[in-house]
Amino acid sequence: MTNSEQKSKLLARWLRHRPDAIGLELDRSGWTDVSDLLVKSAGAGISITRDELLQLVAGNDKQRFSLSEDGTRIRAAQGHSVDVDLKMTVRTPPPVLYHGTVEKFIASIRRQGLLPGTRRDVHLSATKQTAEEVGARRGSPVVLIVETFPLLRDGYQFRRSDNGVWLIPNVPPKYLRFPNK
Ligand code: HQG
Repeated sequence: MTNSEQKSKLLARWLRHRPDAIGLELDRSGWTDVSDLLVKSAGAGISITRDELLQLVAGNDKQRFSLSEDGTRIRAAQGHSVDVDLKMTVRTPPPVLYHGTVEKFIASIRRQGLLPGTRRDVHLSATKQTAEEVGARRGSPVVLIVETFPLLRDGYQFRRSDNGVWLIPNVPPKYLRFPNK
């Protein structure tokens, strides 16, 4: 892993899961002050310059971080386990979304549907290819199809993160299509 990949992973960890690890405070919407982050990160022995941080944000492969318009604050675009309200607007999704997972979870997903685990929401992808990549993090990927109209009809709400991930609190099994085997 390169130095900047390591820093990017730490940034994701602090902004999503463990702000307390370096004494950082996130506001209700997940934002924290950039200067404060740089100072506290240096205090924890990880020095990141302001330019470096801007590069981590702009160059991140999945656009995991967002800067406020004036550039003074930063937050993770999604993936939090800490209790935040990102105030993402409810949006109408495309008719089909995808979820990438692996075979060992399938029996449980058939019973319980998709559950968010430690994150705040279940993550769905707009393309099959992205879902395959998400699943492939854990092994040979299995892609589930989520028909969104029945969920919308039944009152489920979808949100989309700044980096294009579709979020929903859970998806019961009846709304899922499993690959034929
Ligand atoms: C599975 C990465 C058993 C679910 C990616 C998944 C994504 C169940 C795992 C983002 C289940 C949770 C999120 C059930 C769901 N029984 N297993 N009832 N319901 N699961 O990492 O979707 O690099 O929390 O299929 O690109 O894999 O972090 O979610 O395998 O966008 O930016 O439980 O993380 O982005 O795993 O990935 P995760 P995910 P970042």
